[in-house]
Amino acid sequence: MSAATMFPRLSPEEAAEHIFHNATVAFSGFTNSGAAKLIPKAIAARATELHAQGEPFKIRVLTGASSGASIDEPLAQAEAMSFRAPYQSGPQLRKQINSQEVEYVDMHLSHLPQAVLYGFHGKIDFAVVEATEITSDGRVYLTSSVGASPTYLKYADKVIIEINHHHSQRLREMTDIMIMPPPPHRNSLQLHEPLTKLGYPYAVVDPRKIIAVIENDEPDKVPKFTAADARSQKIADHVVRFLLDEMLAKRIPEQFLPLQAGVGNIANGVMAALGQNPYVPPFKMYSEVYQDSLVELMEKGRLLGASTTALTLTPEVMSQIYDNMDFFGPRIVLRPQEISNHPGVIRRLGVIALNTALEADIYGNVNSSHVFGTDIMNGIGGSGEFTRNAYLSIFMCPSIAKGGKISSIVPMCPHIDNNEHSVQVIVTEQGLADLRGLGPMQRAKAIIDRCAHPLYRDYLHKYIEGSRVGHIRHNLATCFDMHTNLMEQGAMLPDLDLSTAQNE
Ligand code: 0RQ
Repeated sequence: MSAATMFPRLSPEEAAEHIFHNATVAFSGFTNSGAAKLIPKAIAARATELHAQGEPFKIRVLTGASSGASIDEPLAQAEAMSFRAPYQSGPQLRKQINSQEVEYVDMHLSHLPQAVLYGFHGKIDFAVVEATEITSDGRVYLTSSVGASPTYLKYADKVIIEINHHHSQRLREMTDIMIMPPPPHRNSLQLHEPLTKLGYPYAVVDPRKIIAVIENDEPDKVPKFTAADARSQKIADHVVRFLLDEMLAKRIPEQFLPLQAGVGNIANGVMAALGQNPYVPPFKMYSEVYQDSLVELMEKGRLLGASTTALTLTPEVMSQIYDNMDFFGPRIVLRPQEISNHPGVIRRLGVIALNTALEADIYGNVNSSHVFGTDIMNGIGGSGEFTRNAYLSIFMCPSIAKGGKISSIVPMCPHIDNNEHSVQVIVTEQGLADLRGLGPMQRAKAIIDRCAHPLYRDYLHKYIEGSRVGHIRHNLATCFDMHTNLMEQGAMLPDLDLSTAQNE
């Protein structure tokens, strides 16, 4: 029997009336893809109304990952959130986290479903999940992301479904859902190839928990990427050359290895460059996001298949997929984030991980999430589970930011998301430092000479010369001077002449 008729049909406003102050609400959405869209706005409006009447109203919010424009921004603007996990990237929410109005748990994304199962985040009062269809027996066909929705549907007390008619019903052809049983009863995942399917095309919910079904036809609010600038292009060129050299040295097999790429313009640029290079064989991806640049690569036969948890595609590119499901359906697998980011599978498949840093220190520790070690940018996201378990773990960033006032290579990172034991390669537009097999002093030399901007190299070498000798050299009195200068004087080395900063 078709769905929606047997479940309560409410308006978003009526459905939002159910949500109470301090409720924990778990929304679908991994990036803006597959994010619940109408209920977050209705909750935000309810919060604004209650606040105007002097009533307290804030909720605790879980999602798959960031879901800025759809969930985080409306709720943050209404000051309707007290808690957020596991990843975010919204400017308004970021401000509230950094001013301690919102408590934020920045966590590895594959850990989230298990954390929910064991109640690390308390009871899930409501799940709000976007779907293309719900059946009377509780099969929920998800939309453009899977994320943590299967777990939320299973463990939430009450469930609201947003049926979104914009999405293709045929997304189910890509979807492969399973929920891992609790330890110690976990069999090994029989996933030996990025496109292997293990589960079902739908998530499951107890129909008795559904308190509302609402209807919608809004596309995902995925913003356009800007074209790769000259610096991203140089970074991409270094990465491609390195991977080709690895193939020549037979450290990457002829059929290549599956790639993971983080979100953002640099990753998008690198994927495009890899796809265009005739010496890189057609490859597959085992990643958490599938972005615009990959569609063309797939159409040209350069990308043979992709495993992901989200189709992070602009509406125009998403239409290309929906118009051509016969082609794309068999080439993409949409999985729960517990599987797309599963450490064991990443290790088994020999994934090459490409992620972005805010800054790296001279020994190879990487900060991707906290400016000055205090202010959150976005979060660790999936970068940790891929980096730690990859066959090759590569971090990329421009060598300078803010016109040269910031160096991305620093003596010591004030916050570390991925450490020297996991990070193997660092790349900036200046060059690439291959850290494999190098001791700390060799690493420092490689990173400073190949990756740091020339304006900062002398300072970094002198820092080492003035440091205490040990296995790793550091001067605990001065290691954060560059950050302190930036905070207090607006530049890491205020006396530098930055007029040549962008030319090198
Ligand atoms: O500031 O916004 O004021 O211009 O930081 O920098 O160069 O535009 O970089 O958008 O690619 O993001 C690491 C944040 C990079 C992202 C990070 C300033 C710079 C600019 C942004 P403005 P860019 P990007 C898959 C895997 C962690 C999660 C992850 C990220 C702004 O890639 O969140 O990898 N990664 N997940 O000027 C202070 C520095 C800076 C700096 C740059 N050293 N200090 N500010 N900036 N370097 C995704 C998922 O898990 C879903």
